[in-house]
Amino acid sequence: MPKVKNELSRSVIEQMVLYGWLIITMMMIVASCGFNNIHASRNIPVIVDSDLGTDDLFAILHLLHHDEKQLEKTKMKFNDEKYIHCAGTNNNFTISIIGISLVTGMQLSLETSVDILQRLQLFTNGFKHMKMSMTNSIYYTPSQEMKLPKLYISMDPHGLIPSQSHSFAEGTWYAKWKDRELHMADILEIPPIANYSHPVLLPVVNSQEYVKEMMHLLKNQIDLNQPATVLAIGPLTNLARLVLSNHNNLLEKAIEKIVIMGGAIDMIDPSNAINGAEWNFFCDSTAAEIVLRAFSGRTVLFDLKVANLDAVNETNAQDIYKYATSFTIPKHSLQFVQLGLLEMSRASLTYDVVTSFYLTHPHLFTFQKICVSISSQTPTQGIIHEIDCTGKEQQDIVVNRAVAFNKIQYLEYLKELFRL
Ligand SMILES: *[C@@H]1O[C@H](CO)[C@@H](O)[C@H](O)[C@H]1NC(C)=O
Ligand SMILES: *[C@@H]1O[C@H](CO)[C@@H](O)[C@H](O)[C@H]1NC(C)=O
Ligand SMILES: *[C@@H]1O[C@H](CO)[C@@H](O)[C@H](O)[C@H]1NC(C)=O
Ligand SMILES: [Ca+2]
Repeated sequence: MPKVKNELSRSVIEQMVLYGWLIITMMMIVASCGFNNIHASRNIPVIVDSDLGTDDLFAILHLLHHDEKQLEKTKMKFNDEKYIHCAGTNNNFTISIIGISLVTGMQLSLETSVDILQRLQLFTNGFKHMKMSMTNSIYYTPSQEMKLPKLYISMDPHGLIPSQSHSFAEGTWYAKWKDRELHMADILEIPPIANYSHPVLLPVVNSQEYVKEMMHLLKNQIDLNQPATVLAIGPLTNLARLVLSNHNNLLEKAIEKIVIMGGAIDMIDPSNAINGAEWNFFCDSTAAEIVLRAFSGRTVLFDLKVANLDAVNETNAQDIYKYATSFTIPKHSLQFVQLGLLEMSRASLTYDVVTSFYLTHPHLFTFQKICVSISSQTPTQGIIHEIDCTGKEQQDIVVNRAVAFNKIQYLEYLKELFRL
């Protein structure tokens, strides 16, 4: 008996010594990264809500890219199998996509959206990150692989009120893009899922489970004390559904802010000849109103003033293309897919991509806090105006609107995404 006890306690002591050594080594590495930087370091959990057009896909690649770059720049080999993440000086945060919800819009078929994202996942291995949050710093270990983000399918291919919703397919311009959207993965030369043996795919939450599962994810963020940022780059149907079923005011605590691409405030949008509203808001104006109201004061709005086609004009696109093709881009890289998207259209680098840069490079933009009203009535559905709400901000919709951005810097950052 005493012998067994002795052995037991010895193994406990051995473990303590081992862990103690590990902790000391880790602390030394952390210290060598710079104490201040570690404290500034933060992980931003992001939920992307998307209709998966080419610009949506580029925006997602951009977020994956940011994380990959952060990891490469700062990871240190530790004990051959462990990595410590130290904060960089410029980009003192990482971004993790914790979920992607899908809605119809630019992409009319949700099955196609799922297929494209899973093929992208297998092709680039882009969603497979290893991380574990450790107080203020981030600590990577291969044994603690982060769970793959889930893909959440919208409840209904129509908007919140089907009889009042619209579809991108109503745009006369859409016919030209329909085929491209439908066969996006093939055009990008991303192999089909059938070409992989035993693939581990991004899990899919079916439409009946959308609200329940998304609320579950959000509740988990509250428990982790890491409220999520939502990047909403399609019609706002999904988010409106969450608002309508917001038990215990979960969304207030679980969502820090919502970054929306949508609307055309007091401006004419030549791309929507139907009524002049921007398409994301036009397709489901009821949802847009519900979401803007529910997230009043916590919305960062990128309307067509900044997130427009001319963010990258023809000359800019050619310039970026020339730069991108000066490298030998290997298949299976994020850059390979990015280049394919740029070859499809310069629009792939505008709208939602400009909006996604708010998450990685917020200093590019100038904002104005304004009050707005939005119509959900035919024939003005989706049209949004600035209104004067001095003294009664409580009752009105307050948004932080992007009114200007540093285009030259933006183009430079875009170019950087293509550098290998
Ligand atoms: C990163 O550091 C800057 C100051 O250098 C600070 O203003 C910013 O809030 C930090 N960001 C995060 C996410 O910690
Ligand atoms: C997928 O596999 C098929 C059959 O092996 C092959 O012909 C095809 O080229 C592959 N596609 C891609 C994009 O790799
Ligand atoms: C595109 O924008 C650049 C500035 O970024 C400008 O110099 C150029 O003339 C513009 N080209 C076109 C075709 O509008
Ligand atoms: Ca979109």
